[in-house]
Amino acid sequence: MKKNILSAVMLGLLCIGPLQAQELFLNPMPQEYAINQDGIDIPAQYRMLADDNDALSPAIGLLERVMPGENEEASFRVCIGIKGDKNIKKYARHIPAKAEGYYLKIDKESITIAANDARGAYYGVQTLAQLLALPQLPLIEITDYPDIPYRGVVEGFYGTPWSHEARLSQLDFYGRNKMNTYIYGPKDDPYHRTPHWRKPYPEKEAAQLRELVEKAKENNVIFYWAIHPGQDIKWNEEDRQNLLDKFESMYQLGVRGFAVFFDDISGEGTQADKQAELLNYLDDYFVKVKGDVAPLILCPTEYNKAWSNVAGGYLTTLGNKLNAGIQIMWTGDDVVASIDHPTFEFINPLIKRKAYIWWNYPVSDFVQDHLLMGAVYGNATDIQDDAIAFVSNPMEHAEASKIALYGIAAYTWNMDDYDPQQVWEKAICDLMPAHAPYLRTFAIHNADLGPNRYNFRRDESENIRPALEVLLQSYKEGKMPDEKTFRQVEKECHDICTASDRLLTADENPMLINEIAPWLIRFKVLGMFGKEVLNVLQKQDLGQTKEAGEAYLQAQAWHSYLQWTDKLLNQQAQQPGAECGSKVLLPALEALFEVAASRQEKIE
Ligand code: LOG
Repeated sequence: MKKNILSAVMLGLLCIGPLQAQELFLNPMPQEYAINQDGIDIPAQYRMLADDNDALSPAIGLLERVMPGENEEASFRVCIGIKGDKNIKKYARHIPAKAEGYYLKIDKESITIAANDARGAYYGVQTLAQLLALPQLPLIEITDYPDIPYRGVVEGFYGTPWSHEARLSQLDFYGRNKMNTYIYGPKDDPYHRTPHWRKPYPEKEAAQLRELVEKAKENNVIFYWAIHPGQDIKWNEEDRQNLLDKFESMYQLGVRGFAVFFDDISGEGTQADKQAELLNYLDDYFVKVKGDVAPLILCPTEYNKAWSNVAGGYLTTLGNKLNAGIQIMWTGDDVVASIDHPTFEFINPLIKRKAYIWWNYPVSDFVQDHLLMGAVYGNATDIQDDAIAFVSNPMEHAEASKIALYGIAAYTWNMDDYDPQQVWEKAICDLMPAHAPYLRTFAIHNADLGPNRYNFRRDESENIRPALEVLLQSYKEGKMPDEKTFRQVEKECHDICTASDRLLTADENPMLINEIAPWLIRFKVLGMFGKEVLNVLQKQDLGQTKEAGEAYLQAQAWHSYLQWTDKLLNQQAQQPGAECGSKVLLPALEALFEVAASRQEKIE
């Protein structure tokens, strides 16, 4: 469908210069680009050329922030416009005929951004902003657009809703990474769900929501506000009016996108025909009347294949009855599942439209003792034409979720070029540039969910798994370990301790450190335990009985620390405790500890 074209024709030379095309990394990666070997210094001053077009103002606002030095007298030009603008007329044929598409060209005299629409112009500037962070501005030509129309986040988990501060930071992050959707629907906001969905927000919360809407607008993100009325809704005129009134009060706060969630309910509220009638009513008498509101979104009661009963007709009823413009959410084959083409072969014909993917990753509300900070992988890269939207339900830890969200931004924009591992590495640098190696070590061992009811598991500790297996095998067979393997595991334990120390005392991203602090403490203890277990084994190997005995006592102590951290950290959670390395590392270290214990018994 698309390729990164190294077009020698377009820009003259192939890239063999200091900035090789292969080295260019942007998040998300553009669909097509051609890069010249030369770069230019970032112009200190430039003349801005733009039509008087209101739709351009978010893009121009951003441009002025990321590139100061506008001056009417300057010779370097920055020319920006939307299809139809006089200013970019001669570039019209370069603009991709895709929503949110843009064409960006940097040459020695000028920068041109010619976009298909307002958001495209804004994304052109976001791309420029990333290029401006390079040592030199590359001479480049980019043609870009997203694979999936709506991309972003549904704050839809159980547990502590994100703080206002966290949400503000998220919205900037979505803007930077070209995600256009944020759906507000935390289960534990009482004004979103039963009991208070009928009531307007108190003053303080209303003011904060207004501020979020503004922040979203600044970042070209559609702020959707979701209501969850299903547990106690009455299918009568009064509740219909209650809903309309609540929507109106949210509209007054600036909200221009709405969703109605009917997930995880029982009883009256679950009826498909009643849900469809209500949604059509809201569509006809609110969305269409206002004229400036995004298409309505419904989260159905049967929102995944495992929980749906096709013969019962629920989904078919929605498909037949719901107005064509209303979008329907779907989590896949299960509540938590990887998404692929067969996912849509099942659901799209039933709902008679392209499904709106609500991806339940990295949400951790059913495994709250785990942090999910690994790479985003497992979804198919051939679903560009199957989905209307793809949004992620994150962890209650907003900053820690950004590793996954960075990957989801990359995947949903340009699937063909999505490289899970590379994007994961870059996400870590983005989150904590000055502490990336430490955060990397931490994230490698904090990725899996542990056993869970959806059997959704993630790779974890893959960097050290082979060495751990070899080491354990040789000790079990009573052989001396291979020195290199032993040192490798020892170094990993050492790195784990250092990573915990450096992160816990870091003067960078305090919000993240605050979220992961219980796990950092656990991680340190795990590293200390590992180091001491290896110490026991080594002393035993050397026949140093006394030292082995002392080390063994110390390893026992660290093991008790581990047990205490489980009893003391993160206790307010549904699944209390703070697990680290629970898939590979901890089991391996415990198995080595057992070997050490049985050898110790024989010595003493
Ligand atoms: C909820 C969601 C929750 C998620 C994971 C949907 C549509 N609804 O089982 O709020 O965060 O699963 O636990 C859900 O996914 N119910």
